[in-house]
Amino acid sequence: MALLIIEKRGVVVCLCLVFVLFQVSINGEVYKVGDDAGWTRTIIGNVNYTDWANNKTFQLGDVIVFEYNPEFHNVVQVTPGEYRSCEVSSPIATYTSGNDSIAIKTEGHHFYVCGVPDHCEAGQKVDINVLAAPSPVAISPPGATAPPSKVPARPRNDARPNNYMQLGWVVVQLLMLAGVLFRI
Ligand SMILES: [Cu+2]
Repeated sequence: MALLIIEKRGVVVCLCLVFVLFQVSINGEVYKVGDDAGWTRTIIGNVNYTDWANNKTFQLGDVIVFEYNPEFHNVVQVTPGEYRSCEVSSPIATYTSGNDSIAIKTEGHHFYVCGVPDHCEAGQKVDINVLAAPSPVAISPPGATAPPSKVPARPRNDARPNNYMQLGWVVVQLLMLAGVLFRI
């Protein structure tokens, strides 16, 4: 009986560990484009969006926030060619709220410009280059010798509302796993 309790405690510890690892892996960073300057004309905000993006390491699950006055600016996702030429004819997506949160769901380059005439030409454009996704965390059956996890050491402290659903799903999965293990 005592052995069983110790075993159960071990399983609980394992589940907690798995939960923590999941939490680390699914909480994306939130990046406000231009930091304090926000999304504006480069001459007004004194901001270089190329430099701003080059100093970041974007990953899948990160959220890019464009904050701006919608009377003067907008956000248009464009093709690489349109990004270079600043001639926007077939936008991939257009955002106009003034506080647009865009979750990054695909790897590679994501090009955004301001669609107001002359703003892109003046440098109000940004290339969000998203690196390949980190390896997913594998759940090993309790008792099996698990290889060291490949969760990135990068701290991810900002739990944002858009992650709460994912967290909820993880909790449900863990509870189901616990149900199986404990034969509830
Ligand atoms: Cu603009």
